Amino acid sequence: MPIIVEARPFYRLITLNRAERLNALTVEMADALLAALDGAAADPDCRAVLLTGAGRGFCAGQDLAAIAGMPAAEIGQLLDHYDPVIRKLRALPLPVVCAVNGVAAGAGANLALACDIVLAAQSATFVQAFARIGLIPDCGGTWFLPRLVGMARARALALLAEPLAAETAAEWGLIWRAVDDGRLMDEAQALAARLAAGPTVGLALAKRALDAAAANDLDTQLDVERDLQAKAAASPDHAEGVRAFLEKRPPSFTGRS
Ligand code: LHQ
Repeated sequence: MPIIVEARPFYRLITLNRAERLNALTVEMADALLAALDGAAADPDCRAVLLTGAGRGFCAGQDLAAIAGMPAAEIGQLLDHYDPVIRKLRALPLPVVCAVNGVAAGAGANLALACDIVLAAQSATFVQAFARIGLIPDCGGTWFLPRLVGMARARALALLAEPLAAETAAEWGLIWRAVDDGRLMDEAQALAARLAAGPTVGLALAKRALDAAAANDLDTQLDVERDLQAKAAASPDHAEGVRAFLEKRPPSFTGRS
């Protein structure tokens, strides 16, 4: 099984499962990942996703053994399987936490960056490894990198293909936090459970608004906020949040629309 999918209380834990290859990506793995994300979105009891890797690596990017000797056109076609996963992660109306347990290289690094909140073990590294094999950052790398860390750092990461330590990645704003190796999964699971107990509709709309902002001027973005805020304001969890505040108690969100 290229991935393991476990239903936890109100979130889905998805583990990349080719530990002996540092979870290098294959078409089968990407297709299974896409199906698991669709499954999470279709389950009303699933309100968040947590993605991680088995073994000592998170994901070493494309399985290079699988593309050795492949013509350029076929390599391009591989992205027909990977890009839908990246698009799905951004479009998923659920928060996605990524627990980067070890090296995240090439498409594996950008798979992590496509998630909403990225935690990484202190010992993990992020490598835009593409330049080492004459490729360009794909799976959204050229879009995520400059937006997260600015163009100067994005250029150096892409052109030098050097490993970036988790702590520096957090300092630069590439990821949310670096945590002690032994604490990674506890912290990531607590975060996924916390998000799963949140106002799911509002969280999904916040994710949409932030992504839309990347391409908009302020005027346009204010319109986006107005439209999406109207939807958030109509959600039962908004009413519950306000009631709970006035009654001085913690809110009990259902995530229903
Ligand atoms: C691997 C891999 C791997 C196969 C480690 N494949 N076996 C491109 C083309 C087409 C469409 C889609 O998108 C892409 C985008 C890409 O992702 S291109 C970038 C592909 N990835 C890389 O270039 C990274 C290659 N791997 C590495 O540079 C190193 O393995 C890293 C830095 C990730 C980890 O280094 P180490 O911790 O020293 O581990 P290792 O190199 O010893 O790897 C452990 C095993 O995993 C080893 O196998 P072995 O049989 O010797 O134990 C590696 O061959 C295997 N492995 N990555 N991508």
